[in-house]
Amino acid sequence: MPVRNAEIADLFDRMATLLEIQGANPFRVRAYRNAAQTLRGLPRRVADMLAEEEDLSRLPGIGKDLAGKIAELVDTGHFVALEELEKEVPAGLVELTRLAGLGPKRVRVLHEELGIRDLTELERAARKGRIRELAGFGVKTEQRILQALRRHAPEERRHKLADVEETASDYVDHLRAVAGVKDVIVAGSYRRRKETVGDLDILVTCKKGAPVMRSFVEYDEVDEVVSRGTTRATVLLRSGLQVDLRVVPQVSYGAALYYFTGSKAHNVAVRAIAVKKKLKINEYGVYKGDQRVAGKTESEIFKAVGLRYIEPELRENRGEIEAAKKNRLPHLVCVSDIRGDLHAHSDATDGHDSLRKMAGAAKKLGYSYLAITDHSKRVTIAHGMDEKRLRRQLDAIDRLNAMLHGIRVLKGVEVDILADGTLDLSDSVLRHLDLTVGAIHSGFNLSRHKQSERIIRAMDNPYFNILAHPTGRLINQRPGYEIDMEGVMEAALERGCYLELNAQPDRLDLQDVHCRMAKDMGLKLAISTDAHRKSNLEYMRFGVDQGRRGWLEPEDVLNTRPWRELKRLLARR
Ligand code: DGT
Ligand code: CA
Ligand code: CA
Repeated sequence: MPVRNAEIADLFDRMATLLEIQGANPFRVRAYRNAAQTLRGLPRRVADMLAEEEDLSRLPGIGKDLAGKIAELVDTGHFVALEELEKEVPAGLVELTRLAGLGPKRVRVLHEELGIRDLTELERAARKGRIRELAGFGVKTEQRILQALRRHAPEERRHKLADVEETASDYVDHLRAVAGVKDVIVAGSYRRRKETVGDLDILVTCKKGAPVMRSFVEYDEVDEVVSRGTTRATVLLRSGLQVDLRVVPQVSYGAALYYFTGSKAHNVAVRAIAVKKKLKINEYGVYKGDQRVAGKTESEIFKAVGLRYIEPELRENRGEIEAAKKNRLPHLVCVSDIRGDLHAHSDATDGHDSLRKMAGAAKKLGYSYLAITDHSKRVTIAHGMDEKRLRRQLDAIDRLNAMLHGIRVLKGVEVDILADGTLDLSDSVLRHLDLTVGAIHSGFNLSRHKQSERIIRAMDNPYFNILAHPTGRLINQRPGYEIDMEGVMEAALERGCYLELNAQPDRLDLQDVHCRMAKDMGLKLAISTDAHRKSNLEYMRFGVDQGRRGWLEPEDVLNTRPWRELKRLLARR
C-alpha cells in the first residue's frame, strides 16, 4: 500500500491547521504548509524516492525533521505527532476552519472564549449574538458566519480535479492489468475536465466481466463496496472518493463512453434530437428500430445523430449542440498552443526557486517567455518588494536575459491593489516593466459595487495590464470576493487591460462560464500558473482545461501569441 504524496500533503496540512488552532509557533505551522506544497508539486512519489534511498531533506521546504516524519509515514503508515495532536484538539474545530471567513486563528478564539467545538455550537452562538461580542469579530463577522453556515450545510463534498488524478490513473492501470480487458477510460465530469468531480466513472470493455469486477472491488484503496453486480459496481475509497464502474462489450464502447461522459443535460438534449430522427440512443448504441446503427466509437454516435464531434469539455448543454449542427464549434486551445507563462514567482518573494531556475524550467517546457511577477511590499507575509528591491530585480533580469538563449524573462510584478484602488508601487518603477499584473490580497469583504469600483480604478492606472485571479476564490475553501464580472470585463476591454485565468488547481479563477463571457465579449485572457516553484509551471494544463470548458480558442488567449505580438497587445494607448 504505497502512500501517495497527496495523502502525506493532506496530513501535513491537517497538522498545520491543528497546530495553528493550538496557537503553536507560526514557523512550525508554515514549515508543514510549505512541505505540503512541495509534496504536491513533486513529479515522483516520495515512497519511491525513499525506496531508492534518496535524501528527502534535500527537497525544498523539507528539513531533517519533516523528512523523518515522511519516512515514518511511508514505513509504518503512522504519523504519531499528528495522532497525538488529534487527541488534544476537538475534531469539529478543523471543520470550522473550512467555513468562509474563519481561519484557524479565529476558530481558536471561538473555542477558547466561547467553548465552541463544532458547527452546531457555532451556529447556536451566532444566533444568540455571542460572537459579535468577541474582540476582533463584530456584527458583520457574525452575519458572515451565519451566511457561511447556510451555504455549508447542503453542500455535497466534491473533489478537486487535480486531487483525484493520481487515484484515477492508478485505478486505470490496475484494471488494465486484468486479463481480457481492452479499453479502460475515466468518463463523467473527470473527462469533461470539470474543476471538481463528484465521483469517478470508469468504463471498461472486455469479454468477460467477472474478473474485472473482482479486481475492481479488491483494489487496495477500497474502503467499502457499496454495490456489485455483473456489469456495474460502486466502491468508496479510503480517501472518501466514490468510484463507479461500468463494463460493456467492445461493440458498445463509443456509445457507453459517450453516455457516461455526460453531462446529463447534454445527453438529454441530444436524445431529443435522436428521437426526432426516429432513433433510440442509450449506453449500448444508437438504434433504428431493433438495428444498431452506431456504437463502437464516439464519432459514429455523433454522425448517426447528425452532429459534428463535440469535445468532452463542451458537453454541458450550453450551446454546443446548436454549434455542432451549424458546424460552428470552437477550435479549442491546447497546451501546445501556449508560448509562455505570464504570472510566476521567484525566491525574491514567496517563490522557492531562483530566476535562473524558473527560466530554465520554462525553456524546458518549450516556452519562449516567462514573466516573473513577484509580490509588492504590501504583501508582507510573502516578503513583498518595494521599489528599490524591484529595481534590483529588474537589473538581475537584464543580466540573466543577456546570458539566456531561446527564452526571455519578462519583467513583471504582481502588484497589490490597495483598498482605494491605487497600486502598491509607484508609476516610476511600473513604467520600466514589460507587464504589470494586479491582484487583490486583502479587503475581500467590500460590497460588490465597491469591490468592482476598486478594481476598475486600478485598471485606470496606465501601467496596469492583467487582473490576476479575478475573484480570489479557493475551491472548497473560500468563496471569492463579490464583483460585477461583466462590468469589470467591460472596463478591461475599454482600457486595453486583460483578465487572468489562474491555472492553480486550487484556484481555477476564472470559472468556465466567466471564460466564456470574456470570449463572447472579445476580451482576451492570460492563462497563467502563478507558479511558486519550477514544477508549478506544469499547472498550465489545468488552466487550459478550464479555458477549453469556457470555449477558448488560441486567439482568445494572450500567451499563445509570440512576444512581439504580445508586446503590442500589452501596450496601452
Ligand atoms: P459528477 O460526478 O457530479 O461530477 O458529474 P458527472 O457528470 O460525472 O455525473 P455522474 O457521475 O452522476 O454520471 C456520469 C454520467 O452518466 C453523466 O455525466 C451522464 C450519465 N448519466 C447519469 N445519469 C443519467 C441520466 O439520468 N440520464 C442520462 N441521459 N445520462 C445520465
Ligand atoms: Ca462522476
Ligand atoms: Ca457516477
